[in-house]
Amino acid sequence: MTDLPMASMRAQLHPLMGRLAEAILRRWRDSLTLSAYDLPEDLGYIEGRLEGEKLAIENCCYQTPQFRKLHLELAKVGKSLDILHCVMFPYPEYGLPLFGCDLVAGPAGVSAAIADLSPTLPEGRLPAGYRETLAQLEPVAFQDARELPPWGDIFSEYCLFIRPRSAEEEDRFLARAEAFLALHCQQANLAQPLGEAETERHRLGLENYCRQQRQNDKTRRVLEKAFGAAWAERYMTQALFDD
Ligand code: BLA
Repeated sequence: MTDLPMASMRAQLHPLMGRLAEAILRRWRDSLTLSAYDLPEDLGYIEGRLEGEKLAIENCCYQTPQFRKLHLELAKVGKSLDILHCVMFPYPEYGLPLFGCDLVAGPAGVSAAIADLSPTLPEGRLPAGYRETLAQLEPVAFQDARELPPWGDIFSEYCLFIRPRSAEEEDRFLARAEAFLALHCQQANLAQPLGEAETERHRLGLENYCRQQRQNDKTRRVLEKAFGAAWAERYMTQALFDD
């Protein structure tokens, strides 16, 4: 699809990433009211070097009435590592959860596929409109379910964290991530602003999500090796998980 952004990067990445990136961009375009979001000047397209290999990062961001930032990032490290990263950050006023996903692939295929609708309330409960739909989804099983790190307590009971073992498992992961995304856009379009106290609770939940994600040493290590510690810190706090 050439009418969607990031066409060249999408074509270069692992096919599951290209498909998921296209699904995300299409869903955003078709279901939400997008406006431009300006990233810091030097963070739109970035090139560096990681262990002698070229690292390229491309970012695509929007904002909408319900979301302060929709962020899709595609990254390629030479021939050895492909990354898709996506987070939809709502304004706290709407009480919405966070949609997030991360795909990491090497020469042996996708090693990590994560997708979730993550709660922004301290008790970890998703809003009723989400719970009703999610409870009705067919349970999905994967051969290789992976264990979340300690900072992963931000994710919901519906979080998928797997290593897909076959084309069928890749399809199943993609279908579930698309179902999360469709539900999320539908719920966002129905959301009404909350009062001050409720908004504040969601604001704290959003901050906690970002704080926990910034503890992901695997992400930090890749960025540090390519760009240095100071740059990695700035990228993680200002581009990936700013709050
Ligand atoms: C894991 N993230 C990883 C891994 C790498 C990255 C290399 C290890 C893969 C593996 O263990 O097989 C790297 N991810 C990146 C980089 C970026 C990135 C460099 O996004 C740059 C943008 N991470 C997220 C989001 C989620 C997320 C939005 O950015 C979830 C919604 C989750 N990534 C996540 C988790 C792990 C991971 C839970 C596993 C961490 C672990 O096992 O310790």
